[in-house]
Amino acid sequence: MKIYLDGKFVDESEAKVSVFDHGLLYGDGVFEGIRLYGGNVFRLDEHLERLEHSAKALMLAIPLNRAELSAATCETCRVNGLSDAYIRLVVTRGVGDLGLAPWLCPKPTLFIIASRISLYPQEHYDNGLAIVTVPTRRISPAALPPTVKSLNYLNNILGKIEARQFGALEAIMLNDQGYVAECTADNIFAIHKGAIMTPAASQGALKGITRGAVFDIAAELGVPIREADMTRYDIWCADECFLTGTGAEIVPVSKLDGRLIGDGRPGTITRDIMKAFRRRVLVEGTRI
Ligand code: PXG
Repeated sequence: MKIYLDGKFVDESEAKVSVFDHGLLYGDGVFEGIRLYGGNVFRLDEHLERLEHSAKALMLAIPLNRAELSAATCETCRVNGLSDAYIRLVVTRGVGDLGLAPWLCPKPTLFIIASRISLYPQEHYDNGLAIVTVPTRRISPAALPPTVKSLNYLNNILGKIEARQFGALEAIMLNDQGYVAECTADNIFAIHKGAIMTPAASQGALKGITRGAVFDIAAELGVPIREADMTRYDIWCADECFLTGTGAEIVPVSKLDGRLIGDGRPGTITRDIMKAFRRRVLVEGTRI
């Protein structure tokens, strides 16, 4: 596998960053997870815009402009002969000394990995996924805006560890007010009487690219969709529930905290959205 690292393609065995890189020392950096479907990179421009916004929030200067980032991403897929892949684009603060000071890191590190993806096991797409609510709260926007897709994932990792302890693959994280924010690596949606609701970014949700695609699909299908303040009650008592993420795509939820959602089977609106999403990923996107 060839990795794009600071302007060059290097073999994965040579793709190394320094122990003095602040991405490693402090989690000082940003990233994107992107998908390549049948030779098309899904919503590449939106991913790059989110990367730029994340970097701007951290006052981190990305070494490449949008067109150059786009070209490097596509080239990484091409040199590895991939037509379906998971792409990880990472920009770190770069090498510095052992102090926090980002201004002492002269050159950001940029690397792009294009590799295989492992989704949830197929049975969960067919039958739904049982999720739980974990005690760890989503980081407050007052501490670090959750809209920044940074290399600091410890908050979500604690949530993921707790989910596993409860025997679940994914979990709801509440915000510090007790409202539903999102899952550890996925956005969440509930459907009541034919209308879809999802937490707003202001409640601690990442502005997911897949989430954005669901808004477009709902408009196409004529299904009402809105952002709302949601408690767990809104999910326990929903007719349908599903999660979205670049890795997960769209996965139906069958149970939350031991309570069946609806009749416990993936609902019709969820299945329609899953089908529409499958169609879109093959036709939308940037040809590599
Ligand atoms: N919330 C969080 C906290 C995320 O990390 C999403 C929502 C969904 O956003 P997108 O833009 O992907 O629809 C994410 C995305 C991984 C992995 O390796 C995680 C994500 C994406 C891709 C891979 O676990 N998280």
